Amino acid sequence: MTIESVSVNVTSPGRNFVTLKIVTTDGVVGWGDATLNGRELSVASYLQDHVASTLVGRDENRIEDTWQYLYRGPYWRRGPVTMAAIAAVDMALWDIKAKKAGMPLYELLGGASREGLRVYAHASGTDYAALKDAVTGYVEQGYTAVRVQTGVPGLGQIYGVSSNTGGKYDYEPAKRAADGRAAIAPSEETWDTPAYLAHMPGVFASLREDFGSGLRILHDAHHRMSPIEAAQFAKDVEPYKLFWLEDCTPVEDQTALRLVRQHSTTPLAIGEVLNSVYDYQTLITERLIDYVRSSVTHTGGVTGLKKLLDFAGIYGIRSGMHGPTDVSPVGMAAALHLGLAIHNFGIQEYMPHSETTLGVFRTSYAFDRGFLHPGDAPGLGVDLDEDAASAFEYTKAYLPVNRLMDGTVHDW
Ligand code: EZ4
Ligand code: CO
Repeated sequence: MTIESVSVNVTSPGRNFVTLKIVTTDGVVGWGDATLNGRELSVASYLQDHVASTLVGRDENRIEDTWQYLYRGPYWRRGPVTMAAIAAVDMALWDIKAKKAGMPLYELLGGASREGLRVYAHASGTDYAALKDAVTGYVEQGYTAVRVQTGVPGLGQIYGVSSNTGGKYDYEPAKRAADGRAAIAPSEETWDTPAYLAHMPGVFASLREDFGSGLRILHDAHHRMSPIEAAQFAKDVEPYKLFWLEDCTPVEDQTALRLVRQHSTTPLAIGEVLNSVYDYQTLITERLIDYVRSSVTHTGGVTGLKKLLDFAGIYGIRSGMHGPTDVSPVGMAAALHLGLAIHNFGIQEYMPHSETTLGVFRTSYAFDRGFLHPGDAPGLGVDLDEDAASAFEYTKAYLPVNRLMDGTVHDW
């Protein structure tokens, strides 16, 4: 059998998603996630205009060969757009292979290495009372790990902090216009690292007082610190035993983490914006990180991320796959199958999709008391309802831009 058709679906059930559909000559359908938050149409075009026709007539069983064909073939390689496009093709081909085998994908990847995947939730609040409420809510649902983000006195809205205090963390990071229509440009936020450095250790101290030592506490610094600031921060928060500190410095500067490592034992996670094993070469071989944050969707699919995680495993580094709502349910399912199968699984990020999104993507993964399982449906276990999807037109949305108090554009 061969690949008969390849098409790209762009839909916006609450937020934008790009999904690849591959159909074989014997009628098997495979789905792949190609969503790149805020830059969605570039990946849709890469797939539709440059990749789709080259796949028709190919043997759908040759997953590694197709991966190499798309990675090496076009000469231009790596980068988020290319690697998200390759990921979508790769996921769809694995979905097809597993459906044909009549097995959930994790069985083809070696079978389950654990009963379920420990996940962490996103808790946030503009002040400590709101943050505590949010964490309490997750603990009551059985979560054993929570990422905490909070407002900083003197600063306004901060990316990653929900403004509906005490409520569920359910923001759409890439913002549409206030009336729900297409945005024209990103919103802008203000940042001040000294204020953050002064405030955060006390937040972790309060969390430990209120929730004890058992709760796994994670924090995302979103690339905002310089190397020496990150070293100070990681050292200051050491007593609170974070599960990890994420993206403490701008991620493309791999050797920045040497300085952080020299000064603290706070575990480090990095890489949601990285897309290939080569982006991690120094980070892994010098053991500068503890967790790999890459998602299946942005790292060349199951094939691409498995190469990276196998390499990381040799150095005792574990997975911490990116799982925000801008990874579609298809991408989330791929992460769960891979995470269940590999030995060096660490933890899985889990931001549940909205009801609107789940009305379009039918999933078979299940959450139970702090753990996720991909389910046992053949393939990835997710279907896109194309009729339902067609009701939600693409709506341009942007991630925000960050500036320092004096107006300088800053990392975020
Ligand atoms: O900012 O996925 O750890 N998770 C994160 C996410 C990212 C968004 C960007 O599209 O940092 O919320
Ligand atoms: Co992050």
